[in-house]
Amino acid sequence: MLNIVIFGPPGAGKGTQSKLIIDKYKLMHLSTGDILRGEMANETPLGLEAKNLIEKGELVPDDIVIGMVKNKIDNNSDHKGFIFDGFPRTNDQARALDNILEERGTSISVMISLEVEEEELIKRLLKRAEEEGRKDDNIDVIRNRIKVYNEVTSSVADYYAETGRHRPVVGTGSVEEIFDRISAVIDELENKAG
Ligand code: B4P
Repeated sequence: MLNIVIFGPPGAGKGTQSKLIIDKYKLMHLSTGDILRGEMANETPLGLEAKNLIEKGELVPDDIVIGMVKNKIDNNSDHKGFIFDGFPRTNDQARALDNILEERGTSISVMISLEVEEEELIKRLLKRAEEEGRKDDNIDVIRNRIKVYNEVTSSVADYYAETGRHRPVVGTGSVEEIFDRISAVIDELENKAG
């Protein structure tokens, strides 16, 4: 199986690039942000709990997110592999993901980390606010999301680096240019695997 984590700060382009990756490499998309927004739209108990946190720019508790991911993996076990978008966001989530995959006889092949400066992140998310009206895309919440990323999430990259699975990619330029850089990483991996 080819299992990829796409990583980066809020607005780095994880969702944007994931769409292109799943089309080209026929992977299953697993975005915890999308699942949580689906729960919020359906006003489920989980969605209502998540809404309060997401609209403040805080993370949803690990046990909730890990449970969602486990379900999604088990309901799609016939796929060639997964692209994990926005997950893991804590070191506990990263360890849990390794355990879940190991129990199923597979593992994360690589973490692709999109590197984008803070000023550009804010510009993109404010533009998305105009286009899509997401409640967590206002300036105060964006600043908190970036703070949470710097304080909690960014160290997840070290977790993957320790096991030689971290690949940084420049996340600025056109969507196509960035996708070319990502494709080069994945193609190299597939060639090595033969
Ligand atoms: P996510 O849905 O993961 O949202 P994100 O980080 O804002 O988005 P992403 O990086 O995917 O940006 P995108 O491609 O859309 O999370 C939302 C919230 O859910 C979190 O804050 C948290 O509360 C909660 N959550 C999710 N997962 C969790 C977890 N594992 N644990 C706990 N809580 C969790 O790009 C952004 C914008 O930039 C778009 O408008 C796009 O068009 C634009 N863009 C993309 N590439 C561009 C480029 N090259 N140039 C210019 N603009 C570009």
